[in-house]
Amino acid sequence: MTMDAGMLDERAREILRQNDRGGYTVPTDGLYPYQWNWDSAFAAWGLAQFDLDRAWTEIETLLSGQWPNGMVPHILVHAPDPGYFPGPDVWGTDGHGPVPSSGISQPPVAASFVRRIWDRDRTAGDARVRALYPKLLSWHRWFMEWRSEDGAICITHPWEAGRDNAPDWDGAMAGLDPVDVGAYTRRDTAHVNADMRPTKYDYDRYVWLVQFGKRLGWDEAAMRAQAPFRVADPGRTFILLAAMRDLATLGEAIGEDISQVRRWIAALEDGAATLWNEDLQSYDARDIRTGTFAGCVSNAAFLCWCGGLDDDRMIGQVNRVWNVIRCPVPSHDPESPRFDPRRYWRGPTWAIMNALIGTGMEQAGLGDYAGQLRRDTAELIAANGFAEYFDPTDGTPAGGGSFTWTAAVWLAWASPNAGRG
Ligand code: 2M8
Repeated sequence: MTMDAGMLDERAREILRQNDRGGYTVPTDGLYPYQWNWDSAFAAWGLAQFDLDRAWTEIETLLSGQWPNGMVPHILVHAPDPGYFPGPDVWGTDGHGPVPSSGISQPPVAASFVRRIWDRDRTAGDARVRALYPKLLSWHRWFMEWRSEDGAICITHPWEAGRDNAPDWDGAMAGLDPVDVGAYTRRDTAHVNADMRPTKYDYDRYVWLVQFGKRLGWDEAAMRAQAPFRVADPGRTFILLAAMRDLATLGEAIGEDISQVRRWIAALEDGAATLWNEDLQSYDARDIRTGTFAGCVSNAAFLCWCGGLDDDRMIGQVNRVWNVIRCPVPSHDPESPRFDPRRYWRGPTWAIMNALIGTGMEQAGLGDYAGQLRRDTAELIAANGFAEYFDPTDGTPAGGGSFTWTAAVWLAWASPNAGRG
């Protein structure tokens, strides 16, 4: 591979600085003008490579938006911006949390990055980790109270998965009738090509689900009782499992009683087992209302190693998928008729998912696979820039440009100079 890694490192740092809005980082200028939950946690991982203090601040700002019930919103609106829809008025979350926000959460990667950031300098991070620990614990408790179905972690809106239009939700989305959704104006398609974004069919349902939550005053018990959309997501389950293990490590190191966290880990391991689809020979999403599997081999299934599961059954799927498109990992099975290489979470490859999959593989002793994935992700970014996502068939950059999490993953993991901690 011919690349000037030093120059790319500098460009990645520049992107993180440019997207810094003072205490928090936006995913990219224009398309996403607010603080997004898991984007910020990845940003902190990247920032930690050159500015540890700023990395801590990123996580602290994210947790400053935590609701009293423990939920950490997927979007925090520190400053209004007409360039994004839906804004806080549509969510109707006024008075629920300390910062205007959405009413749902996102994959809880934060505790895992807190552990890594702390490991870079435990003395400097001591007070900060002690202050963050109870907040992370209460967020994880919220997941176990409101999103767990026997330890399998569910989403109540596709945006909660972070994999918005993944085919994993097609069955559950088809069960929704977005009646009376009303007129609204999307902003995303003013920033990027509509072919790379979710369709109107998807958006009608996204907005309708927001209206549903708003109608119920974001009351978790009421939403659960009516649950028009509730799907167990392997991605969230494995990510929470990883985060819970990291929380246990943090808690133990600062002298906390971690017995409850241990019980949650055991529950999540049981829940993860229920997401194994024997017919598909893969982990798979399951619709809680109908009990049916989605029948999707998505990139989330490859997060089993990140979740700390010692499971070699997914190796067959990695070999099969890489045989069609060598790697990095596409968001949806390239042999499926639903695979769409440019449309967002229905085919493109994402640096963040590759980083989670790769670090998980490394942890599981699959070093050769992890190394391959890391080198191929690096090559993809070096050749095509710091895009939001990439067409896995030819590397074409797609979505937004100068993207925070792609830059962060470059600095922390993909770059030949990365410390990978
Ligand atoms: C995408 O999601 C937002 C809604 O949350 C959108 O499309 O408007 C997803 O890729 C999500 O995972 C990500 O956190 C967000 C910002 O990068 O964009």
